[in-house]
Amino acid sequence: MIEKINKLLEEVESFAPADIKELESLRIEYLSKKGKISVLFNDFRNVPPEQKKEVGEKINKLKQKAAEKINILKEQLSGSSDENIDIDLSRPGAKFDMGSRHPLSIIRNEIIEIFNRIGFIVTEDREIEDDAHNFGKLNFPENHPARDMQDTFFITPDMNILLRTHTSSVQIREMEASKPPIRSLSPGRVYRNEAICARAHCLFHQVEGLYVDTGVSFADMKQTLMFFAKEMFGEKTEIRLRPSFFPFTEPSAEMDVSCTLCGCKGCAVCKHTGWLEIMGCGMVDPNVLKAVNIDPKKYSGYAFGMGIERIAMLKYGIKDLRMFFENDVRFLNQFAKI
Ligand code: 2U9
Repeated sequence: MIEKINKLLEEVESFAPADIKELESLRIEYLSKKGKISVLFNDFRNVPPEQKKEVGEKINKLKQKAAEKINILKEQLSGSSDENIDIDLSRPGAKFDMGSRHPLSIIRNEIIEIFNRIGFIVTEDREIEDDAHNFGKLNFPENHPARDMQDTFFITPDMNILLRTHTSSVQIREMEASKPPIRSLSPGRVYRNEAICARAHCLFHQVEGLYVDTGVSFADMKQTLMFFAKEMFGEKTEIRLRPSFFPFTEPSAEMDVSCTLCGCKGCAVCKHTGWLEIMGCGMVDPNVLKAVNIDPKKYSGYAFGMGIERIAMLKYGIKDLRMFFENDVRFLNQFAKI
């Protein structure tokens, strides 16, 4: 893979098109959806986990190099010589409307960046799933209420194909495809058949994390999540874990952070408790490891999951979940970098 990337890098560096038409052919050959570089991203899935970081960085650099080279050549070949044009160099430039990142993208990127720093690598996969990957292998009993019509959008009448209700399905696929150690982070859209209101939506976004290796303990999880909370909400943030239940983790917990608004004194946002619930977590249930052929006697793991909307609402003081999906520019412009 590395050799392939280096070879493509050499090819990119030796681009010497005679005209714009030839340059456009090069762009399509290397950077279009089915281009040589894009295809590398497909192959990336087969790279062993320990090489993923290095290979991922190299592919991104290659893509950036190719785009830069093409832009430079485009400027050179467009032949616009402004030698004879009368330009008023003192004239102020036209205002350039940069637009803004969606708040959910800002928060998602921030979460990814924090976990990247401690070795978690982003894994993404399909939104249309089968029952086995969304429920079965995650230790949901056959008659679990989350499989019901009220919660899940089923696609086929036999209820086998559905819109994923969480991104844990991505982690199941990751564990099926590679061997421990696994440190994966899965951001993505999930769907639940809920009535839309200020606090719930049929579509929302999650980030789930999974760490599987020999000797992974609950204490490892606690330390990692404390690191995350402090990076995300500030150095003074404290965490607490309360026992909970999820089919896929045992033991399970819900994690609260000290209220960032009132510093634990009690306010309307934390409902006068001083704490804000931000995620669920726990040790991966041995049945889940067995379902993906990982020996639970040899390996253990922890997992966690959070709603990106919830984190964004807490960080920005947004009170209505529907704001995220309306794309009202008066809302979105507030997140523009001036
Ligand atoms: C595998 C095994 C276990 C991920 C986890 C939670 C707890 C959790 C919710 C937070 C708010 C979903 O968006 S939400 O409604 N998630 O509480 N998620 S543990 O556990 C996994 C993941 C993958 C293979």
